[in-house]
This record gives sequence, C-alpha cells and structure tokens, in this order.
Amino acid sequence: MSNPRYLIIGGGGHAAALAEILIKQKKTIIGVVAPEITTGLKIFDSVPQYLSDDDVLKFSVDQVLLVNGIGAMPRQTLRKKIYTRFSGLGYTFATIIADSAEISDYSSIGSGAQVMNNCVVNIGTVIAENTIINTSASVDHDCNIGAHCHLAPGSTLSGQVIIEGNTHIATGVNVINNITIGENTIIGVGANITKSIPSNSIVYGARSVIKNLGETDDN
Ligand code: JB3
Repeated sequence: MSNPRYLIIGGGGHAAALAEILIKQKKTIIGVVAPEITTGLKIFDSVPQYLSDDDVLKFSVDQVLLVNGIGAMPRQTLRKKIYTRFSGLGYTFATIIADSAEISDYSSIGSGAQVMNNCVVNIGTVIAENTIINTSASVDHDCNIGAHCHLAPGSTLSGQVIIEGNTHIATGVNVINNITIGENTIIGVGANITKSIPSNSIVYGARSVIKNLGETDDN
C-alpha cells in the first residue's frame, strides 16, 4: 500500500503510545475507533473518532492499515478478539517499530506486532503476530515469541528463550537462556525465571512460585 493510512483501534494509554510513535514517523492517522477516548491527553484531539468497531468496515481492506491500540493485560481477551476478527475479514494490521528500538536485520517481526520505545530485538529472534514488546524490553538472540503475547516494560529475555502464544510476561521479569514458557501463562512482576514453565501457569513472587491457572491463591 503506497502512502498507507492508519486507523487506530482503542483510545487509551496503549493507543496513545502507538499514535505518538506513528506521528514521529510522519505517518497519517485517519481515525481512532473507541467508544471512549480515555487517554486524557490531546493526542487524538484532531483525529476523527469512530465509536463502534463496525465503523472499521466503512474502510476497504486496501484503504487502511489497522493499528491494534488495545493493550494486553492478564486475562483480557479484547486485543486478540480485535486482531482475529479484522484479520479474518482481510484487513492488515500494521507492524509498528519505534525509531528508538534496536532491531537486528536478522530478526523477524510479525504482522501487527508492536515494538515500543527503547526495546532490543537481537539476532535470530522471531516475534509472531499481534505481540507487544513494550517499552525497554530486551529480547536477546534466537528467541521465539508466539502470537498475542505481551512482554511488559523492562522485561529481559536471554538467548534462545521460547515464549508460547497468549502469554503475559509482566514488568521487570528476567528469563535466563534456553528456557521455554508455555502458552497461556502469566509471569508476574519481577519474577526471575530459571526453569521452563508449563502452559497455563501463573508464576509470581521472588521465589517464582508456579501454579496452574485453575488453582486459587489459597492452594
Ligand atoms: O503497561 C503498559 C505500558 N501499558 C498497558 C497496556 C499494554 O495495556 C496500559 O497500562 C493499560 O493497562 C493497557 O492499555 P490500554 O488497552 O490502552 O488500556 P486503557 O487505557 O484502559 O484503554 C482501553 C481503551 O480501549 C479505551 O479507550 C476504551 O474506550 C477502549 N475500548 C474498550 N472496549 C474499546 C473497546 N475500543 C474498541 N475499539 N472496542 C472495544 O470493544
């Protein structure tokens, strides 16, 4: 698409952060789709607002690039639903990489993935669709990050780490090399991961206690 036009879905903090990256790259934002602009900042003041997700359908698939401005917090499914719905209808989600991110020429960043300010993605790493690598996260060499993940700000992965799909790595998590973290897992803030983690786990605390997602905190 020559001279692409960007339509941002979501009007909160994550959408605003993405909008600023696009504005700095002199990209054209043609609208924001959200029932409510909640950012509190003026960044969307001069951008047309569309209140319903169905309004996306007013634009043909070859007219716009979509930007998934819905964030990805644990147990929230809206971001994945938005991506799945509109990809299925033939829309393309923009892959967004902040100018301040350091991205290896030998890495691969999937459709709709977003690499925010000051991140590092090192050589041989693959990041799948719709995943967020958030501010100052560092993903070292030969990692493989699945679809619909969120690596929150300041998380650090050493080399050859595998993160399977739908997994949330919270702020400040550290993962040593050659670890696999299964799908649909939540790694809580600041955890230090030194062993592989099965799918559907929740891991929290300085000692990195592992529970199955179905268990309560009292177990
Ligand atoms: O941790 C960091 C650095 N960022 C977080 C990000 C990853 O996720 C951030 O702190 C937030 O916790 C979260 O950001 P997000 O998704 O921007 O959350 P919030 O600021 O609450 O904004 C949600 C936006 O989605 C609001 O503008 C809502 O109106 C909008 N929204 C809610 N439901 C919707 C829908 N928009 C559309 N298009 N469709 C919906 O169904």
